[in-house]
Amino acid sequence: MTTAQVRQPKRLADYQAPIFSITHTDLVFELDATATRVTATLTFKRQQPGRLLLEGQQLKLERVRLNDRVLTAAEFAQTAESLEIFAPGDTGVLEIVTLLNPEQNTALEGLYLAEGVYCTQCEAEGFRRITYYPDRPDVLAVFTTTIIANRNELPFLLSNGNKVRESRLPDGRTEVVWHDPYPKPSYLFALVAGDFDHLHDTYVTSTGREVLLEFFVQKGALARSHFAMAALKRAMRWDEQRFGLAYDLDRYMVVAVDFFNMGAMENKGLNVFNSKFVLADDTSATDTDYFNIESIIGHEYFHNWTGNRVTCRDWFQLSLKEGLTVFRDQEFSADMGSPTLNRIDAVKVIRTAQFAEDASPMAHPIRPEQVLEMNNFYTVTVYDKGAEVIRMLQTLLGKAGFNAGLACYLQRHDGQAVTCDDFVQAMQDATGYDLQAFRRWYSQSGTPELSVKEQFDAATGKLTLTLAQQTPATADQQEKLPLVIPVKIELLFHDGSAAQQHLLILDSSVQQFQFDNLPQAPLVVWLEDFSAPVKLSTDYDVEQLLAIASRASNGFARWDAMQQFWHKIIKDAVQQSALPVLPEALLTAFRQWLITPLADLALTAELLTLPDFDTLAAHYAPIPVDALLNILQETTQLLSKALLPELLGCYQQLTTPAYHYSEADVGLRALKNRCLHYLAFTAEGAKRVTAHYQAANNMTDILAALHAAQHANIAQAGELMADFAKRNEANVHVMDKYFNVVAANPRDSVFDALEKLTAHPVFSWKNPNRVRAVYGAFSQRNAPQFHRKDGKGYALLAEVVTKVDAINPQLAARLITPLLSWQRYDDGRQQQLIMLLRELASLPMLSDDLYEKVHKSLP
Ligand code: 0A1
Ligand code: ZN
Repeated sequence: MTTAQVRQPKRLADYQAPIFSITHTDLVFELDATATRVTATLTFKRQQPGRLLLEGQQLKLERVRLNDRVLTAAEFAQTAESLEIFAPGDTGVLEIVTLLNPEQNTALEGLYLAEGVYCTQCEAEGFRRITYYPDRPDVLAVFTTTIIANRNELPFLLSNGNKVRESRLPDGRTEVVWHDPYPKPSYLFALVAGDFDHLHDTYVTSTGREVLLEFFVQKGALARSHFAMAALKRAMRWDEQRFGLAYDLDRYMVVAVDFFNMGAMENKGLNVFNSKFVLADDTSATDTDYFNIESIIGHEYFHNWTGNRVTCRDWFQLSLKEGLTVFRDQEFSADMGSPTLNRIDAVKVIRTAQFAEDASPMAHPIRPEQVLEMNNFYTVTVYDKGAEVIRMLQTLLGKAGFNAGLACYLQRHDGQAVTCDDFVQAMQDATGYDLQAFRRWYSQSGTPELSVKEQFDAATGKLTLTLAQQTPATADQQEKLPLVIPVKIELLFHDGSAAQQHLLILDSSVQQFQFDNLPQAPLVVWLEDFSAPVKLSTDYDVEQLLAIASRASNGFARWDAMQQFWHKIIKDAVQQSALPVLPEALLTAFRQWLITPLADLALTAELLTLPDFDTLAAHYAPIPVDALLNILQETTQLLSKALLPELLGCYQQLTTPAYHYSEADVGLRALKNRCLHYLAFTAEGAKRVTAHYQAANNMTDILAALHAAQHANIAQAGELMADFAKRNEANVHVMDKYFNVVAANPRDSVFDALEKLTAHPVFSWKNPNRVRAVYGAFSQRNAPQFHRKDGKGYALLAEVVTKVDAINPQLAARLITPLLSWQRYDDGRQQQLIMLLRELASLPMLSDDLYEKVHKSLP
C-alpha cells in the first residue's frame, strides 16, 4: 500500500526516453521463504544527461556497489519507491543486493511463494519488487539468472532462455544458471522454483529448429496437461502457416500454478499459467475449458513475436501487444473450430463488458492517456476493443495487405520497444493505404452509434443508404470526432436473386452510398460480422429481423438478427410494463430450428438463446433491472411451454456416445443443453434434469444440469449440488465450478450459502481463483441477488472488496468493477452504490488500485 492520495497519475504526453540503458542484467537468487537474497548486477550506459534513478518497492536494501566499490549512504538516496545513485558516470556496473519476503507476498506481484512454489509475476511493474531497476518496458537487457536453492525441496529451478549450467555448491545447495540471449524488458523476466510433474515433447519449427517443449504442473496432474501440450504444437504450426513466424529458442516452458492474478503470462521462454488454463481431462473439463486452454496457450505463444520480440515503448501502448495478440488468438481459434461461434463469443464480450466499460467512470481509449495504477488498465477496452481495431485494419487492408503490414512491422522493429503509431505506420507503408484518419481509434474512447436510412427507387433500381455516426461523450472525454468505420453489409432479395456483399467505409459524420441496377428492394443486413465495434440501430420490424435470421448467408448475421429481435420486443415490453408478445413467426422459426437444426448445431443453439441480462442492460439508461429480470424469466417460461414437444423431440434426438472435444460434439452438447435449459421450466423439468445429471459422462452436461436445476428451482437442486461437491472435493478446479453454481443461485438463500462456502476447506481468501469463483460469480452471474433493491448484494461485495484489498489489491480492483457504474441504475440503487463507494473512499489503507477506481467513480 502506498499513500495514493499524494500519487499523481502518469501521462502519455510526459513520456521521456530513458536516461540510462541497461545492456546486461545478471541476477542471483538465493531462495528462502522469508528472506530471499537477490544480487542484481547491472551494466549501464548513459543515453542522455540526467539522474540514475531506479524503481523499487517493498525491498530491503542490503548493499549497493558501483564498479567494485561499496557505496556509502551519502552516495545514494533511497525513498519508499526509488533508489538514486548520485555519481554513476556514463557507463559502469552497479551491484545491488536486496532482501525479499516471498511468503508474505499475497499480492502475487514480484516474487511470491504459494503452495511450496516460488513464482514471479513482473508485468506490468512487478520487477521493482525484486530489485531496484529501471522498471519500464523500453529498457531492454540481456538477462542471466542464477538460482540457488535446496534441490531436495525445489527440484526444478527455472528461468528464461537456455539453461547454461547446473552445479552443486559446497554447502549442498544447487545452483542453476539460465541465459536469455534476446534483450528484454524487466516485465518479461520470470523465475519459478518448485516440485512438479514434468511433461516434455519436441517440436521442429519451419526453420528446422528442434524445440524442447516442457510443461511443469502440480504433482499428480500430468495426465491433465496433454491437451495443453497438443494445443501448443497447434499454435506453433499455425503461426508459421498464417504469418510465417517461427519460434526462436531451443526451449519453451510452461508452468501451471494455482495462485495467479490473471490468465497467464508470456515471459520469454517461460510462460506462467493460471493452472485452470492448462489442466484438463474429459472428466473434469467442460467444452469451454478446453476452448479457453487452446486459446490462452495460443495467446501466450503468439506474444513471443507480438510483445516479446517487438515490445511496447511505455504502458500506454499496451494494446500494441495485447489488442494484436488477442486478434491473433481469435484468428487461431476460428481456424481451429467454428469461425461463426468464435465471432459470436467475441462480440458478446464487446457488447456486454466493453460497452459497459465505455459507459463507466473507467472509460478510456485503447491507448489510455493517463494512468495511476497500471494494473487497472488490463481491460476489455485495451484487449478486446484493441483486437477489434486490429480486425478493422484487416478488413480495410484485406488479409494479404494485413499480413504484409505485420511482416513489415516485425521486421522493422525487431528487438525494439515501439508505439501503436509505429504499428499503424508499418501497416500503411506496407500497403500504401492512408491510415491517418484511422488512427483516431487509438485516442478516442467510447462506443460510436450508427444510424442508417434506406431509400429505394423502384423505377431505377437505385438504392441509397445514408449512414450517420456519433459517439456520445464518455467520463474521460467530452469531445468526439468522426471515425473511419468499415461497415460490411449484405443485400438480400426475396425474389431469389443472388445476395450481394459490400464494404462501406464511413469516414465522416453523415455519408451516402449508392447501389444501382438492383432487381428489387433488398433487405439490408447491417454490420455483418460486427465489422466495427459500434452500436447500430435499424428500425426493422420483427418480420424483417426473423427473415434475416432465417436467410442471411452469414451465420453471425443470423444470430445478430435474433439478438436485435429480442432487444426490440423486450424494449417494447419494458415500455408497456408488460410481458413480451411472442409473435407466431418467432415460434415457427424456433420450431423449425428444433425440428431440423442447421448443420451447425452450435449456431442453432445460439439462435435459440435469449440475450442475457448484461447484454440487454447495455441498451438502457437507467437500466430497468427488475423489469428485465422478470421479462427474461417469464419469456423463458413462455418459450418452454409453447415449444415443449419440439424441445423434447430435439433433446431426445441428440445423443453423444462418449465424450470427445470436437467442433461437432461441442455443438451437439450446446444444443442439447439449450433444450434442457428450457425443459427444466416445464412440469417434468425436475425428472428430466435429474436424469440428465445422472446420465452425464462429461462436465459440460453435468454443469448444464446443475445450472438448469438452480435456475428453474427444481426440488432436487440441493441434492444434486451436494452430490456434485462430494464427488469432486479433490479437484480445486471442479470445486470452483461448484462455487460458481452456488454463487449464481438467484434466491435469497444465496447469502447463507456464500457464507458457508468461505468456510469450505478448499476456499482461501489468498487464492484469486477461489475468490473469483465465489464473489466474481455472485456479482457477475447473479443479477437478481446482486442487484437486489435492498442493497444487500452491493453491500456484500463492498465488504469482500475491502477485505481482499488488504491481501491482494489487484484482485480487489477487479472485483469492484460492478459497483462502479452507479449512474446506470435507478435512484434507489444509485444511492446505495454511492454510499458504499464513499465508505470505501474513506478507508485509511486503500491501495492505489482501488483508490483510482473508487475516486474516478465518485460523483
Ligand atoms: N500479459 C498477460 C496478462 C497479464 C497481465 C498482467 C499480469 O499481472 C499483473 C499478469 C498477466 C497476457 O496478456 O496474457
Ligand atoms: Zn496478452
